[in-house]
Formats: sequence, structure tokens, C-alpha cells
Amino acid sequence: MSRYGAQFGPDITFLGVPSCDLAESSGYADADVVILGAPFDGGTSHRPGTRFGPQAIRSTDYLGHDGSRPSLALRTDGLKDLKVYDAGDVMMTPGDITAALGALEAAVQTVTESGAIPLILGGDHSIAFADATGVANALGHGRISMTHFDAHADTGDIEFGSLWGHGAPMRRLIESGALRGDRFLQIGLRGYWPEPATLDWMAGQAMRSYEMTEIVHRGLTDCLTEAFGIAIDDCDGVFLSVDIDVCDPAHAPGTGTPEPGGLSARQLLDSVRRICLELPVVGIDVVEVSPPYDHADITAALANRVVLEALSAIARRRRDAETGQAWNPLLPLLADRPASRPKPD
Ligand SMILES: [Mn+2]
Repeated sequence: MSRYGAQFGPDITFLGVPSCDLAESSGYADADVVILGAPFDGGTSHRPGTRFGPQAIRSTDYLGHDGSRPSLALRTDGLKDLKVYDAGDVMMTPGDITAALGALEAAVQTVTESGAIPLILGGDHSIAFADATGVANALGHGRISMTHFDAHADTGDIEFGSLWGHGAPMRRLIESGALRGDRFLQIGLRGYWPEPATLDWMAGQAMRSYEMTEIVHRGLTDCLTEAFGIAIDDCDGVFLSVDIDVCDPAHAPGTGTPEPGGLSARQLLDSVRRICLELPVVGIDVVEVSPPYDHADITAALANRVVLEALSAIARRRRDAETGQAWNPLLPLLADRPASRPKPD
């Protein structure tokens, strides 16, 4: 089998990292992270377009596609310190959501079984079912906790007569037993959905949802710290699912179901950094980027940086584990600077 490449557009990789063919395991045997595109928007309930998300996330950056991005804040190069490959897109059959999700689940499981972290570029959020199930198939059902950034709970039951829309993947993951409801952390919920019956179902599963109201009242830092404690309690790893609509539409306009009043881009990037620094992340997806609704590439650029922030922080976590030293986030601000500047004459 040869590399499928990109389903829509030219066969490019994330900022120029090496490519691999998922069918040739020798080509990524040393991988720390394998990127997969999931260009599927058949689960969308409102505005479509996320089938073009993977290509936009891979390429939206003002620097060269040279496979290197040194992080100012973390003093790591996520694309060089880690072995990162881009396996291209999974064939996501338009109009056949069960075929598409089945192919994606198999691909994610293959990556996880190889020992690498799968990093999936969506696609609408229906793909999270395949992403987290693929990881859980490899590492154990009920052994992986979920940290889920989103404006929406995505715990709906049946939408448009289907079990598989982008409003329902989190319910399906808990119903199937792939993930535990009581290790399911949601951050950023707001707006006018879901209805009380679904909230009752979520409470019955012991899900923990940090709504924007609580985040504003308590502060994001405290909420994350509390969530992290739940996430690592009797679990072997953490899946990070980032729906870009967790951010305010001012910071992420290019998405299918925008909900005002969300996180800032800064808050999302800091949260992703903390999760990947402090938790044993075993899988990541970044979803709901819809380039046709984007303006000035704002949303695609943010999603590109979400990926880089995650990779930079995973690299930092691994280096700190080797050296036994905890990272001080203020270090780059203190190092290599003169204690005082000469006064101008
Ligand atoms: Mn979502």
C-alpha cells in the first residue's frame, strides 16, 4: 500500500516534518508523535467546511516549512526534539460516517500500538469517537481519561436520526466503555445547549464540566489544577481533545458552531501547554477548524499553534524527566539578560 497523502489538495506535511506511510511501520518505528489528517465534515450539524481543516492546520504559518520550531517559552523544538512524522490523511469517505470513523479508529490504534502519540487534525468533532477509541483499544478501555476543550458538551444522543454526529461523540465514548464518565473533564462549556435531560445524563455518568461561568468565577488555573487531579487518578494516560470553538469567535471565527463568550487564544495555548507539561498525554485531536468560514486565517493559525504548543510541551516534559529538573516557566525571561541596562546618556 502506498501513502494516501492528502484527501483534498497537495500532499504536504505539518510544517515540513518528515512523511511516513502508516502501512510501512519501519518508516515510523522511532516516532514519538505521528500526525494524521481526518478531513471529514459529515458529522456537522450546521456550517460545514472542516474537511479542509487538516490542510489549513498543517500549512498556516508565516515561517518556512522547514520542520523546526524553537519555542521561546519552553526552550524546546517540538518538531526536532521529538521524532514527529505526518502520515497524511486517513481516507474519510464523504457521506459514509461509519466507514470514515472505522478507518480513522484503525489508523489511530496502529499509531498507538507503535508506541507513538497520535495527533489527529480534524475534521468535525465526530472524529473524537474514533480518535479516543483507537487509543483505548491499544492502551485499555477505561484506562484513559479525557480532557475536552469545547463550547459544547458533545454528549447529545441522536441527531438527525443518527448516533454519529459531531454533537454526540462524548456520549458514545462513555456508552461504549472506551472511556470512563468519571474521568471525563470538560472545559469551556457555555451557551444554550444541551437541554436538561442531557445534563442529567452527564451528571449520572459523573462527568465533570467546567463551564465558562465557573472558569470566570474561580479562574482557569484553579479549574485546570483540580481537573488534572481527577485526570490522573487511577488512569494510565490522558487524551486531549481541543475543539477550536472553545475559544471566543473573536479568536476562532472559522468554525461551524460559534458560541460567544469563550476562552481567549492565550488561555487555550496556556492550557494546552500545561496539560502536555504536567500530564501523561497519549493522544491529541484538534478539531472544528472550518477554513471557508475563517477570516485572515485567524482560526487556522491558532490551531497550528495549539499543535506546536502541545509538541513543545511534550518535548519539555520528556527533557525534564531525563534531567530530573522541573521546568520554571519564568526561566527564559530571567536567563541571558543583563541584570541592569545601561542608562542612556
Ligand atoms: Mn465539539
